[in-house]
Amino acid sequence: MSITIDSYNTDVKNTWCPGCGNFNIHLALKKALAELKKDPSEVVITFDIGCNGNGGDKIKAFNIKGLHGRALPIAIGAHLANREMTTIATIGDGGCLHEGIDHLIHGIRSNYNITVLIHNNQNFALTTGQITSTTIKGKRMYGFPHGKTEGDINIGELVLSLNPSFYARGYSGDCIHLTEIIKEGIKHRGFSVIEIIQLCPTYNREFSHDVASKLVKKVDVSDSIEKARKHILNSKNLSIGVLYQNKKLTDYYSSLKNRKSIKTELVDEVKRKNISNILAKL
Ligand SMILES: Cc1ncc(C[n+]2csc(CCOP(=O)(O)OP(=O)(O)O)c2C)c(N)n1
Ligand SMILES: [Mg+2]
Repeated sequence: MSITIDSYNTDVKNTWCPGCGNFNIHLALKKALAELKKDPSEVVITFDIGCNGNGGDKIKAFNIKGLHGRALPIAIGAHLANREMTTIATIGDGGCLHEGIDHLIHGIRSNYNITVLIHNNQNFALTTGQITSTTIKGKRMYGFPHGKTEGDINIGELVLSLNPSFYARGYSGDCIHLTEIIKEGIKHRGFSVIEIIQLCPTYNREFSHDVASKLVKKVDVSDSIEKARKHILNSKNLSIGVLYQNKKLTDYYSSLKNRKSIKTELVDEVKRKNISNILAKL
């Protein structure tokens, strides 16, 4: 049977707000996997908490849901256990840059061969729109009626400062372009960070599709960090595309000398043990 977007559909109804960027992000992910001819049985997707995290039962694959900010370590563990699976972590800007920021930093440094989709809707949406580090300074949000006082974290700047192997940015309002970026991220051998500028019509109404579509500008893939940084810091546009790719970096597992001559995956080496004697004593 041929693999199509339908192969990834489940019967679970979406509960996202009308116009939420998650609809297109899920569609782009399903389309990317189908176009790469990946069977759902070959794919692990990890989720955590939040509106994006509620997508875990809406796409058919081996999905694992974890605590807030922990989609990355779960994906890394799954990948190291069995590298034959295509492993994708999906996470919100809140989970990724607050609760789980350590995992992003060390994931980039270690260069595990997984793909990370950061759903950047510029707020903690599921808990009704509190500020995150990507909320624009001065913006009034729940709990901050006088506006956000701190500066922002620019995801691209942070990622590029860590010698990454892949950083791309997509826009939830351009599903076809986002699909192509996700495909490139999955094909890339290494830690592929894909930041998705995500519309949130409930808690970030000012940033509408009309506003965003005038700002986004497609750029070509680059192997120059300086060029990528220039795109990121350009205040007139929101550059989207594969902004930086370094194919020369070795991924984490491939750099392990003690695993070089071993043909099995770690999951093949797990030995079954009969523990009925221990259980009988409990
Ligand atoms: C450790 C922890 N801290 C806080 C929460 C409360 N919480 C649940 S959902 C959520 C918002 C999630 O925001 P984000 O990760 O950006 O995802 P979004 O809802 O915006 O898609 C928060 C703060 C939690 N569940 N666990
Ligand atoms: Mg968010």
